[in-house]
Amino acid sequence: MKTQNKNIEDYFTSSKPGSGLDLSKEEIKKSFLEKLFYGLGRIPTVATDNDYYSALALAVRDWVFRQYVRSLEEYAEQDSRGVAYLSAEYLPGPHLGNNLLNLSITKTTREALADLDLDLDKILEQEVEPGLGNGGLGRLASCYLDSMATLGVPSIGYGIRYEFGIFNQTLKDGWQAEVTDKWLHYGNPWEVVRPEIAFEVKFGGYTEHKYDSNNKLQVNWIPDSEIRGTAYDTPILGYRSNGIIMRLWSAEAIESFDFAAYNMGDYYRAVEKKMRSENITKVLYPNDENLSGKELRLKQQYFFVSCSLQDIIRLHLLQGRELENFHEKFNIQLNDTHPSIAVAELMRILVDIHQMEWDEAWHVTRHTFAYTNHTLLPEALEKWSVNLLGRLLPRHLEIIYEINSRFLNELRKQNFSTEQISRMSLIDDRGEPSIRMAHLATVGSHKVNGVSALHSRLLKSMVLQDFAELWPEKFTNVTNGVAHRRFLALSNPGLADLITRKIGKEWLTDLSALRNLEKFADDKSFQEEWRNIKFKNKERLTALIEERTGVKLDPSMLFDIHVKRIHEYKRQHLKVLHILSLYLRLKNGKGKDISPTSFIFGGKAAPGYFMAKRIIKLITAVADLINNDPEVNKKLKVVFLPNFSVKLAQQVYPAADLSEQISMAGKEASGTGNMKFSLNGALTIGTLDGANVEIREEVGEKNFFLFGLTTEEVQETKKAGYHPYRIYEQNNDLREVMDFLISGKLSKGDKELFRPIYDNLLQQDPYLLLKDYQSYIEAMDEVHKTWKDQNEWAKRSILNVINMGKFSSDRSISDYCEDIWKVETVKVV
Ligand code: T68
Repeated sequence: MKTQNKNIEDYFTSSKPGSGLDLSKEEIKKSFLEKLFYGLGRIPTVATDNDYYSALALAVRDWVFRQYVRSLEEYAEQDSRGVAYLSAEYLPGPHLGNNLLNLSITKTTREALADLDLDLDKILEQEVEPGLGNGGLGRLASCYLDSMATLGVPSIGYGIRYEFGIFNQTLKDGWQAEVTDKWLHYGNPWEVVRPEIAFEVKFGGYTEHKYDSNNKLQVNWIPDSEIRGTAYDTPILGYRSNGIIMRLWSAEAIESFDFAAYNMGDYYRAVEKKMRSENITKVLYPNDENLSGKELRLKQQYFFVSCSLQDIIRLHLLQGRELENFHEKFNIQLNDTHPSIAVAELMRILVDIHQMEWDEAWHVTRHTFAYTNHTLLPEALEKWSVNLLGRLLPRHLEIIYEINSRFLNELRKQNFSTEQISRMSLIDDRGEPSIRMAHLATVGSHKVNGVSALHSRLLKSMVLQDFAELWPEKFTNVTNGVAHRRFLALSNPGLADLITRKIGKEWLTDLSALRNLEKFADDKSFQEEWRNIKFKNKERLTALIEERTGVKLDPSMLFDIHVKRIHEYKRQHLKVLHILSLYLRLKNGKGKDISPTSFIFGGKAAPGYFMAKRIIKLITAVADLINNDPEVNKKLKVVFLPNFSVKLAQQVYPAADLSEQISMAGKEASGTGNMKFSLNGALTIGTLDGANVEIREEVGEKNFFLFGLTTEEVQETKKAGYHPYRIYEQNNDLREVMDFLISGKLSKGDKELFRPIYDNLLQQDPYLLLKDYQSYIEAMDEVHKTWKDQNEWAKRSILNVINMGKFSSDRSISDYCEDIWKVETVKVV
């Protein structure tokens, strides 16, 4: 079928040709029922809620695809430069509600369903989100796809279709217990499998080096296994505009059976090989900020990189282009180092398969890739042992050595010292030799960016300092942003509605338009409406929390919320110390200034992270103590909300009064939860870390509760020799709180349960909780004082929201387009 000479719209039969926007109630009803009857073979008497969900999702998917197809035609016509976003993780959240919003048919769909006696909210509730990521990094990738679609960036997001995503978290006796995620159990109506878009990926074996008749070296990689990756496409729709594709690769065996074994009657062995290959995309590694170094993880990385590069090259050649100008047509963004083996893989494809000269291939490669760093934590910087990489990818190891040797020669020519050279080498040969993936990504990219102003500065002065001195123009910053349509328009319809009534809809596509609300910040009746909306959101969250945990909160209390992955550097346990200090104040009759507060925690701990898991146990133990003590539970409540996810996040942020962003300065690369909280009118208590710095600049110092050491002060403190025990000795309140941890009162008399936390803080305290303790307590007292003036609080809340313009992912993606990708956007409406 040719589309070139024919208007694509001629192929559509809808009464609104070519557009999935603004459909009528009758059109929606008709499509929904058709999907239910003919797509699923169900009639209402037997249909389940999940059938209704699937039918609606299938109908919506058609309209989403329609927008996508229109974009494709447009992009092809413009011959635009495209972007491939490579990310090992995505956290898209539920698709249905967001797609309805982007098609502007939420209200009409609600009415259409009501005509059929169905409730849209109940149907939305059915969706199981794809948990294909750990936290901020995966969610950022999904925010970026949303904005790339909305802005009209010709792009595609590549990743891995994990069969089991991030585990579901439950609590057993107050401890985290992991339950396997089964997001595909009821099927996935959003994806389309593309069996014809499938590539073979090699592993293991050895290489042969031969000279051909022209005396040119030919390297041949003879693998010992091959696996097929098949594409699964999920359309991602922009707001009233373009659609793009998230293409996830799933692994399968090339031959389903080992026929030799099968013929001999060894059926199980025959199937075993198939199962082993399919293992690659079975499960997401549940570690954030800490790497497992496991063989399967490297296989996952190479598998999805290889499929994606083969696919991008296929698309390039399909358009009749030459590989010499590949980089002029494609940008490949590396979301952290997880896909950084792509640098060696592209070199291999160009040099070994397409016979390009090394220098030219290197030119193409370096101008194709750009690398985003997301962490400064030493334990999170990826390294692969030379041994393992050589065994799995023997040709890539040779290529990495070649890249390194040429790079180090350049440094020698420029008179770099031996010390600098060994620091910058791609190979770390102190101890077991390993490859520094951040160095490979940096050397192989034309741009390297951090994710907040502070983080990008620290990246240049710490982790990649030598590289930044060598190539200052390569380093840049793109401060993270969030999908404000999902995290405000969709999640907080009450507030979105109020905003739109006052200033119109412009903010949906230009978040800085929220500034037009400034004139209402002091308006008492506006403040009251604002407060009422927050109260209703808190009531909804209260009901959800009661249903999930049995704990009943009081929505008139201050909702003080700390949700994010559990990690020592994020300092959930500093929050616990504060809660215990309030508890002890109340017990000692000194609590009159405390504003009644509900403390809400949420977040998953890596299953093998001892301290993080113990911190969860500590939180639930404090919750049990406080919630059951009638002397304090009118003023304080504590709850750990299990299984934090995008879906839950959408209900948590709109109900927050106070956002906890209390990491030790210099550790949180950016944070994005901080932005989502502020966007929903929470005030922040935070350190000068990550994007907090910029949030504070935007919302104004007065509207942000600041505490704690700066990054520089942290560095000085550590340099001078830090002795947490001395702080403990000198601060009576702190000492009382610390001793309480091991008093047994939190643990039915067991004085050892929390000793690991106690000892760690008194002996090492690597994240300076004790050093920041007093400053945090004072800032929290200020919070409680401010809360008593509800008008003042509302005013500050309004000022937070209206100054969030910078933190839309639309802005971040525009920055990437201008500074890194040099792409023009192509808007299709
Ligand atoms: C986060 N990183 C940063 N990593 O911690 C956060 N890591 O400050 C930042 O806002 C966010 O990235 C987006 O830039 C992560 O979330 C991971 O999840 C991760 C996963 C696997 C391996 C290493």
